[in-house]
Amino acid sequence: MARILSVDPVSRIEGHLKIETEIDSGVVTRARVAGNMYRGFERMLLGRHPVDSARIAQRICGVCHEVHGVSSVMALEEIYKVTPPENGLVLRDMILGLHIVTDHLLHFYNLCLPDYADLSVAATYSGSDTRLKEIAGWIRNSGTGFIGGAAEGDYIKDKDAVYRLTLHYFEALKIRSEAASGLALLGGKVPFIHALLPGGITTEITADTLMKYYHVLEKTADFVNNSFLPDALEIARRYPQYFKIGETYNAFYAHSSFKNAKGASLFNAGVIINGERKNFDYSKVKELLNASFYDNSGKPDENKKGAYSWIKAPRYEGFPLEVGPVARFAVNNDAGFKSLLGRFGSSGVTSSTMSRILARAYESVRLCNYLFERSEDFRLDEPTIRPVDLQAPITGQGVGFSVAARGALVHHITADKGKVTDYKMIVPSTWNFGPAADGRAGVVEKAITGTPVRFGGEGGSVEVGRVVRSFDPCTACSVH
Ligand code: NFE
Repeated sequence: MARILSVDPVSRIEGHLKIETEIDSGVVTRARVAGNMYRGFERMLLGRHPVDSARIAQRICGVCHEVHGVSSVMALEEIYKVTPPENGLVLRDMILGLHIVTDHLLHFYNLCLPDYADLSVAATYSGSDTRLKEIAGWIRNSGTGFIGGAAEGDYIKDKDAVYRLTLHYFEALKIRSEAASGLALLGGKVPFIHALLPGGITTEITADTLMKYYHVLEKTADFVNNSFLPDALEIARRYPQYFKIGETYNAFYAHSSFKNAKGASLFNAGVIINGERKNFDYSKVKELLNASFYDNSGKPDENKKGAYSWIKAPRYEGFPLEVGPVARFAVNNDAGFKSLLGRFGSSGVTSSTMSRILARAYESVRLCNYLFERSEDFRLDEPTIRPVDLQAPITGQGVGFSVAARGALVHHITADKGKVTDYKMIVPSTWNFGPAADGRAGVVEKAITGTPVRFGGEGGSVEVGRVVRSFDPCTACSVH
């Protein structure tokens, strides 16, 4: 007989997410994904000076602030009809790229790894490594159990593997904190960089600033190459069944991002539906509201009949599309990622629990390599910003097609006589975590359906948690 299992809230993610599953004969037969919060930034920005949005919009999220600033400022540049000098674009790429790598580190080590490894085993360490001794003491004394110790599940428990992974869990925190100092030097402040203006970046960049950025980039790249990618591959080798669990529609969407000075991009824009690659056309994107707590005009309506989520349901020609690193590699038919998946028997770029995890590690390697090259495009004797008359009572519309760790990001601003009159965002986690609409389940709902459930009781299924977290959920962003 079918039983209902709800996980509310899902832990180790950003924001408040509820997963409701129907389980029959040990397999999920139906899933509902619900964003359980409302933020209201699109309404909050109405009536403000357009330029304020690049700072206010960064507050949407505690994880991916920079990306909203960049997308917002790109939209503002269309309105103010200004293009930053190359230096401004280089700095933006340096900020965005390093931020995305640190976001991937946060996901893999601190949010997702405890799904696979029982890190509480590190409390048994009694060897001579001072860092591990300190960590073991900390876990023994903390009494919080926050770092693992799940009672039931097929977790990695062999000591040497857990000691190494736990060490990396803590090293990742340190790398992220150091990278944040490098980002603050370029962006003025982290979190919520404030040097972003339409036309470029206001920070004064010196040889010293660049040296400090290279230093943190080198440390981050070293960790990504020697710990992150090998650790992700180890998880993939130990859990090969997850290349067949959590599969999606394999319909994808990505924006163009990370150009070099010659105009070539690390990622090109595109859409894949039913295996066919098409050019991306923004006019084909619609946010459906059937199962979302909004009335037809988009105003919140918490009593709406049939609604179950605060997340809207974006569709492209009616299709729910997946966004994120796998989508970027699928749209770009990336040979390196295909060959990585090929080692595990996959042909082509397909989306599964494990391919999403591997994609973040592989993308981090690619981004670090790109950032070393891209930062060489910076010229110390040239400006980072073009002057713009910000006092002008500007009227116009602009769209910023940008990139975030979790996928393609759009900010769409309409201004009238110097005030925002309409603000619309279409955000990565909205694409992935949106509800069903017009008879089609949302992307994550589809991925959960079919998941075999063996471990976990009323606290939630271990396997469903793995599928959901492999998308790196951000409910704060998704409801914005
Ligand atoms: Ni709040 Fe974010 C955005 C999402 S970055 S985490 O935009 O979704 O991936």
